[in-house]
Amino acid sequence: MMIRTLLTAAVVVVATGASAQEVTLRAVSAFQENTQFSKNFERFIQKVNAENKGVVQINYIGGPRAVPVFEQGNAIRTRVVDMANVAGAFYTNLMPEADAMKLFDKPMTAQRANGSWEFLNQLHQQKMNSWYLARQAHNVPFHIYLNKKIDKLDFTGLKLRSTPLYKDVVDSLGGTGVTTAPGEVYTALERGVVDGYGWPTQGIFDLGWDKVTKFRLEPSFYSAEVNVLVNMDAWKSLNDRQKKVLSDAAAWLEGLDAENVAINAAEKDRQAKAGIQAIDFGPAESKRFTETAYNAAWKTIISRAPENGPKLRQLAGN
Ligand code: 173
Repeated sequence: MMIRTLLTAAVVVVATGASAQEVTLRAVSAFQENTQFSKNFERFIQKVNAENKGVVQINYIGGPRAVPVFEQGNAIRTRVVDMANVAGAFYTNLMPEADAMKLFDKPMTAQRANGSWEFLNQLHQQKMNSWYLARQAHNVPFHIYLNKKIDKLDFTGLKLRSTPLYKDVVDSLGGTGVTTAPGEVYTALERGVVDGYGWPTQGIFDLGWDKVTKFRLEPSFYSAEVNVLVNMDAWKSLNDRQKKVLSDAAAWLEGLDAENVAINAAEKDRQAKAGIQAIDFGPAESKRFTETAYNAAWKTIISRAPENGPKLRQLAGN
């Protein structure tokens, strides 16, 4: 109720003259403010706001304190907010196909050229009542981080903090998944409620998880995806110039992913310095792990979304 009261009248249209109308969009992020997967979205907001006074502005409400992580999909669908920076893993309840986005690992320029963006945008319009403005975190894969040393690729007896995106990896290696929002990971580890967690290469220092993490399992898998969605009614209310401003800024935002290879290397270095050891069972086991991860994920997606799953797999090309 609080959220609704705070966020109704989501779009404020201020007439500033006969031809100029400034629109203000209200935005949230599923990741805490100023952490790794909010940072570029925040840069995007600053850029839009600095360059487009009198045209379009974004009012950043903040992270999951404003709207809880797993409710952000519904908030964008029903226009409690106009814009959200949110992983597909957080809205698979509304759009099972969103789980496939982690398997789209080509750069966004390629995904926009080969029809992937267009098809995923159609699905977002149908199921999320939203426009798929941008996708971030290309080139940032996921890992399983552990506090217990394992001597083979087997999670039997381990409880691992999860979201829908890690489920197939955790299940197929015999582990038990415990779904939590990122904000609950530290406490779950500290209290020994879980023995490890899924998370990308980047960002474990943001909330102090390095203090409660001992190992990082190799290889990494899939591709992180953090999407900027705009509620469809809010999108339709924009004029062509405002849409172009946001679309151009989205391309700029996606371009920031070029920084990720260097950031990944720096994060792994920093993890090593913090005493986090890599566990690696060599090329043959790594290959088996990767194949299991991809095959299990596609199998789940195709069974949950039989109409769209095969087309998604064909577009993803893996
Ligand atoms: O919470 C998560 O581990 C998760 O699903 C996710 C997705 C994209 C980026 C970072 C985390």
